[in-house]
Amino acid sequence: MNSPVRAFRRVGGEPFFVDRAKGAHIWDVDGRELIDYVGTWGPAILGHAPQVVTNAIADAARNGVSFGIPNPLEVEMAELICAWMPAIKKVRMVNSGTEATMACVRLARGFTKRDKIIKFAGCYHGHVDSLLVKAGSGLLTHGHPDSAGVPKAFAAETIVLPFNDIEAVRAAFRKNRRAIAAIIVEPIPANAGLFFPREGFLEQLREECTRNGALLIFDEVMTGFRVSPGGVQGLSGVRPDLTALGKVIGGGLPVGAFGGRAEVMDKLSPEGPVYQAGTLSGNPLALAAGLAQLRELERINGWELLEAIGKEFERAIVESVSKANLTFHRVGSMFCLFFSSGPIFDLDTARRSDTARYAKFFHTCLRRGIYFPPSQFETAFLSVRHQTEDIDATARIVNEALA
Ligand code: KE4
Repeated sequence: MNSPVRAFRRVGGEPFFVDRAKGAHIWDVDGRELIDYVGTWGPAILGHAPQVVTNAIADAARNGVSFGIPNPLEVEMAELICAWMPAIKKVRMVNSGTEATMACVRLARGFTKRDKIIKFAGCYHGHVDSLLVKAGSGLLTHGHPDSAGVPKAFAAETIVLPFNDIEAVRAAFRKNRRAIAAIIVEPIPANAGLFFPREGFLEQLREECTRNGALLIFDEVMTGFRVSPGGVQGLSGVRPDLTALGKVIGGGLPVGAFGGRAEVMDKLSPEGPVYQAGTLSGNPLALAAGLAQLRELERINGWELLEAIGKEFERAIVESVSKANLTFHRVGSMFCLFFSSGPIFDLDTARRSDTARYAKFFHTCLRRGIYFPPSQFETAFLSVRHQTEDIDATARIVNEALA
């Protein structure tokens, strides 16, 4: 079990083992076919094993699978990311979303020469020690470890606030004057189920960071190139100082990236004093896969297609969802069905969901060939390969399950 969420602990029962995947479908080792709404947690935006990606990997592999030497693919990927996300002037490739957010935090601390970081309850930024932290007793002071093995001293530098609460952010800046290096945020949180920033909240975070000399870090590992070619920053127009990326940009292979303002990125070794490194960073196979995926998305205008598929899916279940008095959140091809009447706008309101009913719903759907995320507190994903017959079959099963 190489990642905890796969163990089905939140929904009970035994996880299945996958044999192969293609398009919107997966087959388990018992030959059972499932319509997949997890999409390997985000990367499979073109569906599983898209021809353009598998061909790109095969072609690249013939020229070498790893160099540890600068190669043109790294420049192409950096140019594409900078073109699609104009707030990013310089990019560094890494091998996971966790590495990307960890590097953003270290870089923000190195650039500002401050130690404290603000994060929001319910946002997940990978398994970085200093971000595996839950709100402390005194909300505005230091956090407490949210995992064994994280020293109190690490957690003490992290302030955990309620999402969508700009007054708490202002109070934290007042209480920790000139000590806060950055705010790191999922601009659309998708790791406690999916919920949204209030109107103006992201703009207010931008103002507070600028006013207080702190950096704004957008963790777009999930939303980057998924909700739009420019991620949430493309939709909202709010420009972070640093952005963490992953998932979609690797085409399914291990890739993360981070980037942002040139004067901040120039602090990175070898030019600057902030160290960060990686044997496999800029790996040619992973970049070939990522470039193929992103270029194909652009060629087919995948985001328009994903919005149409998302709308079709929502229309097909909206009636039974409202009859059951549940809350359905969707942005493009990302969605979450909360077993709660709502409203849901932060971790506390998300936690009111009936996780036992979600578990029952999950297994009812799984038995009938539909694989939703094995936790109420995750987000589901559509791909460009979810056809009308997949949506119709899913809606029939969802509507019966909810009834
Ligand atoms: P990775 O280190 O898992 O590549 O990325 C960490 C990460 C960072 N930031 C955001 C917004 C993320 O969603 C993630 C990882 N997402 C989880 C899904 N909730 C990955 C699934 C898993 O942990 O197995």
